[in-house]
Amino acid sequence: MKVPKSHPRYISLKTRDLIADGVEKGITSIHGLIAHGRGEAFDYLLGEKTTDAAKKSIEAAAAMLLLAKNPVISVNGNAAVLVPKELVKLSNLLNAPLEVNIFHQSKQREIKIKKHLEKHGARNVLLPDKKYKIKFLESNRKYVNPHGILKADVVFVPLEDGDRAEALIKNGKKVVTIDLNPLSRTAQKATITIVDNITRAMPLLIKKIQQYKKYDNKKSLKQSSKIIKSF
Ligand code: PTJ
Repeated sequence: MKVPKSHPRYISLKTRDLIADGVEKGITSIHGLIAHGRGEAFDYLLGEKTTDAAKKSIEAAAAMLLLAKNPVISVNGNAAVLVPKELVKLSNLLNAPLEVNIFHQSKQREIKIKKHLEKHGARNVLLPDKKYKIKFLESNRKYVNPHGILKADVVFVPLEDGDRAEALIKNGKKVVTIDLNPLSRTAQKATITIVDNITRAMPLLIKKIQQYKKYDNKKSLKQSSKIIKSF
């Protein structure tokens, strides 16, 4: 759809296009449209801005993901089309695999999501393996990859549906999520919840991780010594 940049709802309309296009390409589930509408409603109420509370959660999430031994980034059909470049960038920065994990079961869609991420530069995209599952979960999302979610200590699960966050926690993992609905089951159960639009939060999370990665203890010590020596 051709939307003039001057349109007051330009960003929102372009984002809708991404989701609609994702459905047409068979990457996003048709139910993803409903999930997106739900997100939009909360975003509207939040003022379509990253709040101070979300900024604090982004800082905590960046630290938790950087300190993780085996972080994994779980990707569904909505996240894949909304922020593919950012997911790949996060994966590279953390040296963490991307793992396709979808609620609405479809082998074909799993492969399409993997290919879509690879088209955006991903080198390590895992698919679920029916031989491995996490406990306390009945849905399709119980199937995991032994090199990814199964052995992960921290799982990043943006834009998630209900019960998996809880199950991951019960399986001894820490969960970081992005969810516009602070009342959702995922938001309530996750270890760290970033209540923001995934399209705004991902670039900020990446920036924060890059900033933390630059921290140099020697440099900090030198700066402190310099102050002491100046007396
Ligand atoms: O690809 P699949 O089969 O795994 O399906 C993915 C969806 C998202 C369709 C599935 O997980 C689902 O139905 O999710 P829910 O239960 O609708 O929950 C999605 C949550 O994400 C809701 O709490 C929404 O408010 C929130 N949400 C939607 N869009 C965004 C969002 N949060 C952040 N950024 C968004 N753009």
